[in-house]
Amino acid sequence: MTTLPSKPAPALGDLIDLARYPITDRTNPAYLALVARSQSLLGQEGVAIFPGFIRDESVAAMADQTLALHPRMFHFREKHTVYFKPQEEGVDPGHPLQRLMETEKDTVAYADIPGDNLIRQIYQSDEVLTFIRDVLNLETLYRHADPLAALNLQGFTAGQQLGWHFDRSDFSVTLSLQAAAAGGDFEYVRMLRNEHDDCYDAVRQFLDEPQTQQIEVLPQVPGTLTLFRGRYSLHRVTPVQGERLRLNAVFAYVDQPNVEFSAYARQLFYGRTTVDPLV
Ligand SMILES: O=C(O)CCC(=O)C(=O)O
Ligand SMILES: [Fe+2]
Repeated sequence: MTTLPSKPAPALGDLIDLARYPITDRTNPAYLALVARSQSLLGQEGVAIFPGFIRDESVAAMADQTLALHPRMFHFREKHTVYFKPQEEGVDPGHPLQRLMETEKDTVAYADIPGDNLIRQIYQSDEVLTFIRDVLNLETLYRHADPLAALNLQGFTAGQQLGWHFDRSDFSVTLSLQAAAAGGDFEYVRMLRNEHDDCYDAVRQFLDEPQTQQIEVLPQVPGTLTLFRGRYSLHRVTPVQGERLRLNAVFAYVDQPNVEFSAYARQLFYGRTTVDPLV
């Protein structure tokens, strides 16, 4: 048997537009200005986006690699309240703790992403990790240690969506790989609740009459990296329309080392509790 020489991994500069995002040189004034601008956007708007972070040719290759995994993706479907808290008895049907949102998407767990997939190189890059830490203005930031949850690829087929929700984490990091023909937009309403108050009346009012609030829309543009603070800003992904899948990657970071998912969370999100592949 002959062994084919494996293709060397591309340099970071072949994947990331380092001229626009000089993340390999943290003393570069352009880097410092980028971080300062992004920190203030994240503070004011709750979101910082980096269009063209990944070069076009690389993002097309990442989308192809993700599509190739689609037949093996875990089909996730759940009905949930916007808070991800269980439905509460004894409150009227219009209460946000009674109303169920629908989420349906297809997911690839980290352990199932082949070693040569380019997306791994982005997630495993210390420069990318440090850049995100700088924008979040944190002392420490770690990749998630869970072998399933650390890095996920997501596919949304026609009709699939993420229902309105508040995140359970302070921030999320996503990379758009492919946009749907229509739908699949990221929509959010800023600060609809806060640290001290779940703001049931305001959330109820919004769910009854969404047009009464300002909904911000982020259309999905492949190659865009997005940092979003979703704990207090209600958000969703609108239902995808058409045959082309909405594809993205979700990078999980935490402020503690060695964080893993519970068996319950693994079963819910990946349909299994161990890294052994689904049969
Ligand atoms: O897929 C996206 O763009 C957003 C994902 C999101 O809101 C979440 O995973 O909580
Ligand atoms: Fe979210």
